[in-house]
Amino acid sequence: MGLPHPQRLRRFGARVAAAAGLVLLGGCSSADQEQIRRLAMPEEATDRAPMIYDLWVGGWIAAIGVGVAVWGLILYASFRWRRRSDDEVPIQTRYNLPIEILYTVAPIVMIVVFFFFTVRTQDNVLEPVAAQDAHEVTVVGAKWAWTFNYMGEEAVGGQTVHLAGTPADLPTLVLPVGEPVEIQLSSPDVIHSFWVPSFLFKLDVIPGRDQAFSLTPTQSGTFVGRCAELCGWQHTRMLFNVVVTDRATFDEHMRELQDAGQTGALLGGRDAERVSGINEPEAGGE
Ligand SMILES: [Cu+2]
Repeated sequence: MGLPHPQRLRRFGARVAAAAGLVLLGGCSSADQEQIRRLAMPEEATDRAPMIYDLWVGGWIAAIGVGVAVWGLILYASFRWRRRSDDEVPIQTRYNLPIEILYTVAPIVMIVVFFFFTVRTQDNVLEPVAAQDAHEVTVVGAKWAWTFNYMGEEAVGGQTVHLAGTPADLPTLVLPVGEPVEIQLSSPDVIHSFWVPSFLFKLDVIPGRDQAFSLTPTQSGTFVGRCAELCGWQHTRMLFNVVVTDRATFDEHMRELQDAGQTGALLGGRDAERVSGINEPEAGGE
């Protein structure tokens, strides 16, 4: 009778927490579980992505190590010197040189380690491939769409062909699987950012500055791409798709672009300031 026993309350709490955990995990789709297993990273689709994934996992391990040490010290201090019935205040320590040195040096060591691995990974990820061995694609990010220029493609007799998207008609970047490609980034207006989540990589597209990176797609399939830099009012519509496919399909796509008369490189902002589907003249009214 009377109030519930604290032990019974605790047991009840533990059961509620376990049940809630089961319900939460049970509600996860297999895609969610895959993401949890991969620490929120998408599946890797290029030869460079595993390097970034390893850095990510290493960062988590280091962070968990530091977290466990800090939580351990907090818990130890909380229990070891918790308030006792005698109400005596424990010894107060100030200006303890070894401790001061420890908490100055420890964070510096952590930052140096993070910095070392970050720079090493970045250098490996941005390692260029020899130009003659790679397909060359110049990607133009302009308000508010992407243009893909395939520079001097073999399949169309060394001609350059292009595909320009609009916000209403998302462009698709087609790449052959297993073949290196160099992607050059260019912008005629503001800063955008070329981001394909499955490449675990993004790079800013800066007007007047040559930025490039190389990679070899290792997975066939369709991947989403986005602009990852808040570039203006239609930023959210700067989407594109990446299709990684076999060489024959890629060559076929090059010929289709050529047949459609989309030859030469389009490096300007063709649709700058104009947004498909918004404030456009009615169809046929032009
Ligand atoms: Cu943008």
